[in-house]
Amino acid sequence: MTTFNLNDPALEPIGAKVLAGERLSREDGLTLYGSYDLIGIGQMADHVRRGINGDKVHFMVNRHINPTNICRNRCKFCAFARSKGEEGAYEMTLDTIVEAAKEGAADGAYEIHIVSGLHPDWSYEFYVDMVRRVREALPPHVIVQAFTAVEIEHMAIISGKPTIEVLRDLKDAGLDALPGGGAEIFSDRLRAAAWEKKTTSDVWLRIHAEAHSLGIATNCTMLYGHIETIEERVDHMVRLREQQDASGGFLAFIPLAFHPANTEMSDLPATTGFDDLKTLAIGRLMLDNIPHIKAFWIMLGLKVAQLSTVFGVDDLDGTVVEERITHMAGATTPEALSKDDLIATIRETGHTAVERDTLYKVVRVYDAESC
Ligand code: V47
Repeated sequence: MTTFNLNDPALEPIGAKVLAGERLSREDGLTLYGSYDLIGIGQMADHVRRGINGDKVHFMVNRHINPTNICRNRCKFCAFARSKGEEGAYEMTLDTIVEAAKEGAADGAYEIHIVSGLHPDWSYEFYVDMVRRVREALPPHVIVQAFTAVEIEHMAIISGKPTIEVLRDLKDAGLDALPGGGAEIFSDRLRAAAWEKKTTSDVWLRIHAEAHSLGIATNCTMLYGHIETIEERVDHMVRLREQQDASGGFLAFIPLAFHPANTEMSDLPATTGFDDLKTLAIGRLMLDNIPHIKAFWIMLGLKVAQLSTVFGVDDLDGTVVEERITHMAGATTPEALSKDDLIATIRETGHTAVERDTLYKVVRVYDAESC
């Protein structure tokens, strides 16, 4: 029989629940965050991960494209955004976006991931055309994962259409999935303090529910390590879990480690490896209804991301190729990692490396015999 070797007695009742497959409460989440028994928390998260994903750790060959950093929201945690005309502002043409997507597909990508600022002049038709033209340029197996809920709300505002109609138009144009960005932390207090113009929690969740109702799979994120409290982190996870119970279309939860450099919150320290691993593990334990926990190695660094595979994580994301949002905020990781490096990183942990597409369809299993 499995038992956990827990050093913190406060974790014993949680261990019993985990073994019984019982859902953890908000209070359990707070107890986990209050504990320093990282190894104990990791054991429990690993148990849950193995129950859901066996010994598989996923990765994907993908290509990120950020068509513009011009943004009307200017959140305090963001180093990527610029105002129109400001030094460093850029915008890509549709032709350049399509070329980057084609280049990604030619390099073996199974996903084109598109996220932008909220450009004040781009029309609704421009966004729909972007999806249509990217879709037409790609082979059918390459998935178009584009636009956070924040961008979907922006498109609804500029078109005068309800968000569900926007999602329908984008789906008709070839959109397959939404990324999980823009959720930050579901808290009115934090929104007022650091991202006052951004989509509210209710609207973010509603847009994801609408996407799920249309058969568009989505991810969800949590931006942690800035001015949020532990209670706000746990409440965020509980709201995501409730949403998943109701609409069921989240594929992966991705905790995003705040990078302070060049932001209006640059006096804050970066997250620690201890907090990163704890947050990923608690995410695995609290979000019992979301199949995958993703460590975005670009934000965590490859070493912490590799360790996270024994702390509840079953996905290291991808080859990425070009990443601006975190690198403008001081990330020192490379912008890209080769497929071979990702496979080696996973295999070194004793797990089976599984190449996947956005919807977690298996592309290839790299077990002991292969490569
Ligand atoms: O929405 C912005 C966050 C997100 C900073 O769904 C920052 O598969 C850290 O959502 N420090 C964009 N984070 C990235 C994102 C994402 C990444 C990888 C995979 C997926 C997926 C989604 O990055 C933003 C915001 O929450 N962010 N600034 C910063 N300074």
